[in-house]
Amino acid sequence: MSDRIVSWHTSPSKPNFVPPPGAVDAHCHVFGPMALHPFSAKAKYLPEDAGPDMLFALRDHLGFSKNVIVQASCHGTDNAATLDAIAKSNGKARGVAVVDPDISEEGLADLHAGGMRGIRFNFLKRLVDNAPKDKFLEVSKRLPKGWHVVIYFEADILEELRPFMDAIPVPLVIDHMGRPDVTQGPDGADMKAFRRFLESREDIWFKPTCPDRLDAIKEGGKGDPWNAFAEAVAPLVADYQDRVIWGTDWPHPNMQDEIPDDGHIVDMIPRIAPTAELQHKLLVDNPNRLYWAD
Ligand code: 0GY
Repeated sequence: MSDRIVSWHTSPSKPNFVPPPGAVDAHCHVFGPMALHPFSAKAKYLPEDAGPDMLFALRDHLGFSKNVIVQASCHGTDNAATLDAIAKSNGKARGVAVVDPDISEEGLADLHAGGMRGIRFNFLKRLVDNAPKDKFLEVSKRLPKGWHVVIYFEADILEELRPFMDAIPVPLVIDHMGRPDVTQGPDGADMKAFRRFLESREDIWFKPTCPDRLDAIKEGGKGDPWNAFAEAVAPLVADYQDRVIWGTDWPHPNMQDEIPDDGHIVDMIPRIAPTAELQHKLLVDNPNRLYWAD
């Protein structure tokens, strides 16, 4: 494994956009600290430490109130780092776990007590070796009450995943809209396919997130200020405004070439959700319904 990666901006700007009171950064991660929470032997990247203190300082700097911490692939199925961060948040964080599908009922109950409200299935081959659909489906049928499944995939396997996703009996939350090619525009083939999927069930939520990944120069985009992303994504947010949640994606796993400024990431919010009403749904109402319903 190569040297440890710093994938985040070390002095992000203060955004111009001021999030509404109670705003939730509903997609972020913690890395380590490694001395306390070693990375998985199967990790595909080895990051520098980006622990809870750093996450909470960023939350305050950007003007957010709460976090949903998604277990990152570099920690495998050992959720200790994410649980530790939730425990240190004074009730201001909840989480999404990654589990061994054979996890016991007690194991799931412990995760619930630790603040987890969902599990994540990651289908990105560059991040995980194995994504067993049959086992994922089995565990999705015995989740604690009120939980959901977060799914991370790329647009080219959306159709292939449909039978699997259609069979999951709890709400679905799709990371980064299933990574459409935003340079195709709001009516491009990827956006159309994603819209068809959203129309298939009313309990599919999604994150209109990661302009830095989806509109990156190396992905064929133009980079910050991510105009193609704003143009492609704003109509989707308007049309599905009760099913969207938003997050920074800090500490931006793997983003080494075009490390995003988190202040600029936050300034994308009014470009995809231009009214105060939309912003309140995206940042306050919707994430609270999913993560703080109890
Ligand atoms: C993201 C995206 C990525 C990484 C992970 O768990 C992870 O390592 O999710 C990625 O590399 O695209 O949402 O954090």
